Amino acid sequence: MVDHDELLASQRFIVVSNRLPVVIKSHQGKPTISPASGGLITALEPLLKRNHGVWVGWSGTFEYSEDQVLELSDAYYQKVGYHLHPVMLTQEEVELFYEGFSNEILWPLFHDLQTECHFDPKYWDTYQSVNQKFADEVFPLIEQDDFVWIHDYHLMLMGQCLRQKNLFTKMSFFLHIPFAPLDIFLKIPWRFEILRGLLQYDFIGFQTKRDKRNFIHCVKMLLKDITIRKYENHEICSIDNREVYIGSFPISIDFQEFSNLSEKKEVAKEAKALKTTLNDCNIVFSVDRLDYTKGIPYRLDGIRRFLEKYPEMHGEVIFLQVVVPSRTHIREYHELKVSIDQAVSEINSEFTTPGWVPIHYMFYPLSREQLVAYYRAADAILVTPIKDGMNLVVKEYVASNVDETGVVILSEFAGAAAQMKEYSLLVNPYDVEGVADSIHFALNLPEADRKNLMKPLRKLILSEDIYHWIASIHQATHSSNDEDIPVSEEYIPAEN
Ligand code: GDG
Repeated sequence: MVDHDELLASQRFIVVSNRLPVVIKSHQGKPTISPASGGLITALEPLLKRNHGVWVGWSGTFEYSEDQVLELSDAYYQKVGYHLHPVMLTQEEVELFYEGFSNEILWPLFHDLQTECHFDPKYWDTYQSVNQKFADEVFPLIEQDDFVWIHDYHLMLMGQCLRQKNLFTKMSFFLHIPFAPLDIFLKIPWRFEILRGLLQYDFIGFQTKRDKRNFIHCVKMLLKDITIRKYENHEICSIDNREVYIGSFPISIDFQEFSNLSEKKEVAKEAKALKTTLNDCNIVFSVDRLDYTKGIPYRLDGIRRFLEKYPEMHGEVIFLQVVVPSRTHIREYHELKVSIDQAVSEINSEFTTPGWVPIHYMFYPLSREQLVAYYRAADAILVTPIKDGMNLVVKEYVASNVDETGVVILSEFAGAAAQMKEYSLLVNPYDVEGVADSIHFALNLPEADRKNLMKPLRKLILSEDIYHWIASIHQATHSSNDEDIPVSEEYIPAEN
């Protein structure tokens, strides 16, 4: 029997993602390097440090030469105790591989938005060559006992490139975004190549059972030489005398970090000040990166309907909407921004009264402390993506809700819905009437009922935090005994 904790502590981690976990930029004419933020980075860092692991990815800059980036990476290693291995990409590669294939084909398609896709054959050529480039960089770094962990849709073919080099070390892959259902997946001209490429990994992790089921269905329907056996909620694909383990593992956050930050005196003070500035109105909070998958225009329709339908709530509630600027140089994103600006302005001009503006809209990011203060002050969070791999915002809200009186209103199409369904108000983001009614219901829920929802929700997210997620994936990759592998839940709406 393998001792997974011991193995987790002793193995060297080689993590590969599109971007390195740092920000490289110029400060007073000199290149500087600083840590990027994110739950995955926080959670992986201790494991990377423990055995001088390596994080491989694109540096995110064209400003500096390879030598300069390597120098910065070395200095960073002295500070943090794990290696950065930069992959240098040209501007053309970033345009075709990252902006093109990854973000104009895979991102929209895997979020069911095939009409947003641009199937340019040039994108595919560069997607393949950049995956090969990553594999060429990573291969010489790998030793037999390493834990090799490749992340996300940008690198679905990298495993195949490594396999062709006769790599024997196990390779684990995790997809952070949803996997498309068969009908939609079929639209990709390179569908067979992508499926076969993915099956070269030894382990493939999805966020939810929904995504895993979509993948298995595509494999079953499209690849006739693969046999699939099921064990409880997991699948094992047999291909060329190899076995590929397929599982679902909902990503999470460092619960304790958010909870502790929220308890801090300064954060509590900022949350209180926010509430006072807003005349002690109920606060319904939303925070999203500017992206068409986050469902912001539909959400605004729901808010408008709520204001029409429940005039007695005017002056009692304020919707705080933060949108973090992203990719505004791309036409679709610019148009989305314009449509949000317009809808907010129309709603506010229709419903504002002296001293009360229903939607407070901010188009800039908040600092981590501010974000947690907003989470803490909010009486409800309104998270309505039209499709989302998981959605970490909703989990961060729960962790920050130390008063345990907040209510979660969550899209049933967010991966997080499967885990949080029992203690949240689930909505169909396209159902404007349903969203309006859920906001009304949340704001009128007695405190005791809100606590009855939030308390178990906090317990759940604490017990299934990011550390649990990493350990589960590590265990699944190495498990020879299927019974060891944890199981995740699925959400399917029921008819009333
Ligand atoms: C992909 C998948 C999956 C947001 N605004 C501010 C801010 N944020 C931070 C949040 C959160 C993160 O950004 C957003 O995470 P999400 O999970 O919601 O979304 P994606 O970026 O689309 O991530 C997603 C995720 O991968 C992980 O697997 O859950 O489904 O699409 O951490 O806190 N942070 C600060 N200020 C802001 O204004 N400081």
